[in-house]
Amino acid sequence: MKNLKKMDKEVYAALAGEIKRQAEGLEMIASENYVSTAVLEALGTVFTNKYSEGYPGNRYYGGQEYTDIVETIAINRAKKIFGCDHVNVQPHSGAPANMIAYSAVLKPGDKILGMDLSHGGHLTHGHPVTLSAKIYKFVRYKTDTKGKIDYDALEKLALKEKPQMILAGFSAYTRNLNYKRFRQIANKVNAILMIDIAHIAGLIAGKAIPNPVPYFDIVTTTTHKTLRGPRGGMIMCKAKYATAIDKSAFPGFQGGPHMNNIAAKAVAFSEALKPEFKKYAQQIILNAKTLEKELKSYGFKIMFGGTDNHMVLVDVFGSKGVTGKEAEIALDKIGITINKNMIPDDSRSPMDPSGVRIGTPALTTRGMKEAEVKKIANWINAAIENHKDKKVLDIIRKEVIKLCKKFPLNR
Ligand code: DSN
Repeated sequence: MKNLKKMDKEVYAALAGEIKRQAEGLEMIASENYVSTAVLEALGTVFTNKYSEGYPGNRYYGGQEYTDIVETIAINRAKKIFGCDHVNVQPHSGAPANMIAYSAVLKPGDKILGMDLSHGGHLTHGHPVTLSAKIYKFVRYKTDTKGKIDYDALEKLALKEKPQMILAGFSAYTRNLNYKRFRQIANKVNAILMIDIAHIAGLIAGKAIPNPVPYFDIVTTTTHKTLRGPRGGMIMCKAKYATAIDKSAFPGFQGGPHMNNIAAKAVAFSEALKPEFKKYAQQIILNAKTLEKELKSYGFKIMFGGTDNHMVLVDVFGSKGVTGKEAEIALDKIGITINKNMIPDDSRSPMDPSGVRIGTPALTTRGMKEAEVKKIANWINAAIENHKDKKVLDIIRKEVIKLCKKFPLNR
């Protein structure tokens, strides 16, 4: 980056700091990951210079001979990974992907059944602060006291509310979903069935958990979480919704696609098609299950009764009397990045909730396995229990740096 260093010392300094932060810290935010050097290279290319409104073979501006190639490669690789009829790789990220999907098939005022945020859902699944909640009428479903989705209760709710769409998917729920049951319920009330797989796309791609694509009309995702691609979004759908989805993305919602991102998505998808990616996806889950077991052994209460995926949601306040915010700060001090998170029907506030969400995708990318996760769980417990003791936190920080050096980032 010699040009950047010479041209813009301030941005270069911030970037150098971020590179060091990522190298010397353990990234355990469940939605984050480290992309490969090849993905980074594709992102930093002259494709960023190009406007490409429209779709391959049917664009509004000239000069598309190479953008058409990369977008077509990305589409074909995504189809191969997920087995979907149609793919749109243009959504800039997950939130726009969801808005594009809603507006493709719904009218303002239509009703959507989505999962409650504190029970693991997502802001864009109808939280009142979002634009989507101003346009559509959202009704929330929740998990039961055991942390499972009660499908009979969901069916009753669907029969009562008669929604135009039923939405599955989450950002903090840790159990596998019953795709078949969602399909049956949607059929009963004649609703469009959508799922947001942003968190679990990589686990599906690596065949570590079942693929929802055959059951759902529309599937939205991000590409940068477990799928380990560039920051971006994607929508898959049944053939009958293809035109509506494409029109809703452009010109309905977005302008020119970010072609450098699409090139990087294509590269990430080729990585996800490799046999090693299957091992990666399986190891993410093994690591998350190890984390669950170890944290339980230290007396932490794990929400939803455990995990089937890449993360655990922990009630730190209920377990140790330390708030989610205090835990996040303590872990930051030892170089472990996580996020505070609401637990179901949390009595505390979103900025200082009872829980933390901890994920294993990024450290699995570094090559860490069960033995490392055991050490990390021990540090997490020690840091939370001693969150006011600078001496203890400093000692653990040094241990974290040592471990990170053994598992460097460049692959
Ligand atoms: N911010 C993402 C997450 O952490 O789950 C989803 O929007």
